Amino acid sequence: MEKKMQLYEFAPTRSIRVRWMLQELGVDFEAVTVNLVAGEHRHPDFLKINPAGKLPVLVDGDLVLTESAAIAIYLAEKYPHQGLLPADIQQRSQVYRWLLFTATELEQPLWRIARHTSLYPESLRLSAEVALARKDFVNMVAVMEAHVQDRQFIVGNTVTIADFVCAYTLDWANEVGLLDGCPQLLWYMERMYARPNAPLRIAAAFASINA
Ligand SMILES: N[C@@H](CCC(=O)N[C@@H](CS)C(=O)NCC(=O)O)C(=O)O
Repeated sequence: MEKKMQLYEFAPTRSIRVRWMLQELGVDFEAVTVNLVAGEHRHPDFLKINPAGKLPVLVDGDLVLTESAAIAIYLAEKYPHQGLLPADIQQRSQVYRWLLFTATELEQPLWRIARHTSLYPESLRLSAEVALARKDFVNMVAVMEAHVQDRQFIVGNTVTIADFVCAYTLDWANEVGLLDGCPQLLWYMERMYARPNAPLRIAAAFASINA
């Protein structure tokens, strides 16, 4: 019998993106919790799996894959019949565009905010950096707000991996009060998380680890 895939995850992190993919695809996987709060990601055993000490990691047989967007692409290609990555090259290129837009233009400012508000030692945090990152995010998310006007999904007429990666990132933005000026994206995100196989939202995932 083929070994189940393993997802190394911690509930309220970018591992949500991969869990969402696996749940939508109906893949039976083994969840391995790596407790970031307890510092388990810095344990030598975990560093052998991901030398960057970060989550998520997907293990599928011989393949050990990091980077949530790369894992999403891998899973969509492994299960092509589910149509999460369009067959048409132009449509597929639009999926790549929005994945990269999300990872670079949206996620990076959110990550800078997280680092300068809670992750860096207090003495290294810069409030000016937080203000700049918020501005950068607001400028770029306006592009996506205009894009989703009259659209159900980010690309084409069916759900793709861009939707799972974007919706999680928008939930993150919402957590830090950055989606208030984006009614279309708020509505889009609510619709995405109303899907039957959607994962926990970030706030609920935090609550689950503190329970
Ligand atoms: N670009 C990576 C980022 C991974 C990442 O930074 N994960 C965070 C959790 S959301 C983490 O493991 N942080 C631990 C650390 O930075 O020490 C991805 O998308 O997978």
